Amino acid sequence: MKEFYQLDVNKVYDYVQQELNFFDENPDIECNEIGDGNLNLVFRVKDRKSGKSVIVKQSLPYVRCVGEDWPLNIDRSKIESKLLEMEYKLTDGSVPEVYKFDEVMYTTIMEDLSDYVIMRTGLLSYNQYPKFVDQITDFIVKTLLLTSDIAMDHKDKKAYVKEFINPQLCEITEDLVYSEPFFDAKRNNIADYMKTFMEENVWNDKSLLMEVTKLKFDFMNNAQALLHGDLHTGSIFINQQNIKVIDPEFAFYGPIAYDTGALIANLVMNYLSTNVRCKDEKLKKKHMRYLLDTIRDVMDVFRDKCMKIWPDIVRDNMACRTPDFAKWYIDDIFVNTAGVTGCEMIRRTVGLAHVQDIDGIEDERDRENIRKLNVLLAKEYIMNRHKMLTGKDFIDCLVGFTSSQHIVDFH
Ligand code: SR1
Ligand code: MG
Repeated sequence: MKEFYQLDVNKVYDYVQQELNFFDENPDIECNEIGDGNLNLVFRVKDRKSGKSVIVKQSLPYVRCVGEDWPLNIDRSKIESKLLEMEYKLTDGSVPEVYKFDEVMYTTIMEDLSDYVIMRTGLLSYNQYPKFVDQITDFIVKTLLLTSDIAMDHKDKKAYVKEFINPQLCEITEDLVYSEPFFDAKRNNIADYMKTFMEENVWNDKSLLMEVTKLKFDFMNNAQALLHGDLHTGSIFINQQNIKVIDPEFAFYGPIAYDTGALIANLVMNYLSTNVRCKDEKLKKKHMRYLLDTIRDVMDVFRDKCMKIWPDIVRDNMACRTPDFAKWYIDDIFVNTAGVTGCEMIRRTVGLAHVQDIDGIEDERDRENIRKLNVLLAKEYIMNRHKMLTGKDFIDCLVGFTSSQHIVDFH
């Protein structure tokens, strides 16, 4: 009988052949471990002769970036492969195609994306993706609005809520995004100089903590749509033609704003990072302008597409009789997107899991300044979220706040 074992570069080719008989005879095989995520093992297996390749992702029974001391249910890979299959159909292939999910090995064998780059990496090299706004707004409208009570039969939707229940991964988000960065928690990954700063500006700010608690309860209780659950720029493969959204292992029924907020926060952090990293003034200006336009347009195009599709998809027997409801529903997503944006920015600065945009700032003084600026800007997004009703509001907050602080050196 087949049993679980941990794959490595020496075993993964045989495993793929045994499961799928994917490669031609006498191949010239190259296997690499390419995963740098926090949770799983990811391999690329390629036949240099035919050019054929696959990705093999295996869940481990513990958190990869921490080790065996943090056990984690490997069933998450079932949720991930199920969602990928669903989203592949819903979005006309904006996620990788799954060739096989193996319930014993907890592996997903899927389409290789070697002609794509991780969007975070592309943005850190100041690349621009003119089709991204249209592509990602299509993705979020289709995967989120179409899985909500707006468009689905309510009993079918509840069956999905049950099917995609994901308590362990949700707990990670509840702890790492909405809790631990807001007190002096053991698991925080925090530079010494940030401790007093956090005490003064976050940990003792009772009104901020109150708003973050409201957002946390929205995350835990608002089963609005079938989320990706970790939609940052590291979860998007991109090139000039297409996007492929990967890694939906945090999927569950939650607030739409959790996906949109994660995305906006990571674009905002790239903006802050570009401002200090890019030494070519012309390129810096161009890239920062591109990021502002992207943030604004993601929000506005998302709203436009929701409003456009609404009359055709609305099924709820009250929502379809209440013409103003669509605007109210989308306004609420905007407000909470701003709140999530702030929480994601803070957790990526002082919480367990950071981002390259900030940690990769080479100059120590710049890095410290950006960390502090990021936290203060995040507070603006959280505390002023009820005013964020257009894409322009999101970028005005960013530009207004950073230009007032550019001159401040926190040393
Ligand atoms: C222990 S998991 C840490 C983070 O990595 C994932 O990508 C999620 O963002 C999670 O919060
Ligand atoms: Mg991930």
